[in-house]
Amino acid sequence: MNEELIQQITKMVVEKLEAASSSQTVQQPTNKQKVELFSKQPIGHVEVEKVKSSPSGAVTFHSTTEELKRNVSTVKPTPKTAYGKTKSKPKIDSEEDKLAEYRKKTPARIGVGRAGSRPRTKTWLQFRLDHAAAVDAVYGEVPDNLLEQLGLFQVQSRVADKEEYIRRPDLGRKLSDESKSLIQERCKKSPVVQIVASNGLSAKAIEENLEDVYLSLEQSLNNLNIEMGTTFYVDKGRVAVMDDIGELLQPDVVVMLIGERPGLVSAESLSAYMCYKPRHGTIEADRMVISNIHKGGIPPVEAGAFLGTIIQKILKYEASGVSLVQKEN
Ligand code: B12
Repeated sequence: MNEELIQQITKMVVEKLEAASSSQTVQQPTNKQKVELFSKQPIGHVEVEKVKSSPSGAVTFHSTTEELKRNVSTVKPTPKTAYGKTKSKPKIDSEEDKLAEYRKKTPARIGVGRAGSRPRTKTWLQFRLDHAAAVDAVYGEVPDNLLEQLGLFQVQSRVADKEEYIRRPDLGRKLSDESKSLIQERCKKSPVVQIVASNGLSAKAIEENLEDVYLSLEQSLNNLNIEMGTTFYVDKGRVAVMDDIGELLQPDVVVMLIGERPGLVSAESLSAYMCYKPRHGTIEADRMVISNIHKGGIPPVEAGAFLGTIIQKILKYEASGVSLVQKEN
């Protein structure tokens, strides 16, 4: 995305969030200003289908296109139970409305219909495609030119390859010795905020979202006068590698932009994990996360700006995660 545009959007979001927090005692966005965590539209390949009653009285689903091909007006079976008894007619209209409502609320594969006892071909192929995208996201690589473009240098966790990364999460939580030296050599010590990126479980998430999230977060921190350290990239890292980084650089806050485990709805979703003074022995409850950052979830540019305001809050309360919630209350 155009850098100037990112700056403008970030500025607008930060101003909006600041205006909201200055009119409140607690620095939290109001419901109105809160970033929408759920898309109002169905995400992915959800197809709205017509509902009609089956001869057994059970509800079955057919696609609108298929419906046109059938001469439904001549076939009007009396709804029956599984034992053949006549059943009262289900309220089709309200069932249909309800199903349409449910579909709008979730990208999950609900009401996708069936062909006999099996999934329909289209549903099955879509599933195979989404599954393949998930596998590709885990095993894929982040393009080197993206890191160069953002001026990020690269370090490694203690993991040797992707197979080991999957089997040994503990090794992904530690930096290799060479990486530790490189970080010490190249990074600013004791910054207020240390940003780190990692492919984690989805290289695609980094490829699709890192640039927008990072540039807008950088802009947001600048607007809030919060100092940033030297951002770098950890290949095959896990969230808790931030503890090693915290020990080495002693930042106040670490923000880790990392690829999420891909699901069958999105394979390119990014998370931002944050922690106040992460060090060896930090407990999971002191970390926090903004997940679901991608074009069908929280838009990356908005997420970057939003993260800036959360970091501001972490610094104000000198706490993150459950400790932050406790201090705020
Ligand atoms: C896998 C997973 C888990 C696993 C993590 C096990 C593991 N070692 O990997 C388990 C089942 C333990 C888990 C537990 C929880 N999870 Co969880 N989890 C996920 C999932 C599906 C993928 C996370 C991922 O890919 N991380 C990236 C990889 C590279 O990280 P990692 O280093 O391998 O693993 C670390 C993170 O996964 C992290 N983590 C996992 N969940 C959570 C939740 C929070 C709040 C935090 C701070 C950290 C965290 O803990 C792992 C160990 O350090 C996400 C969904 C998503 N779309 O992201 C939900 C998700 C992150 N989890 C969520 C929640 C709510 C929780 C729990 C609070 C549930 C509960 N009530 O107990 C706990 C908290 C655990 C914690 N660490 O504090 C929510 C967070 C919502 C939010 N925005 O705050 C998500 C987004 C699911 C959702 N849509 O609701 N989780």
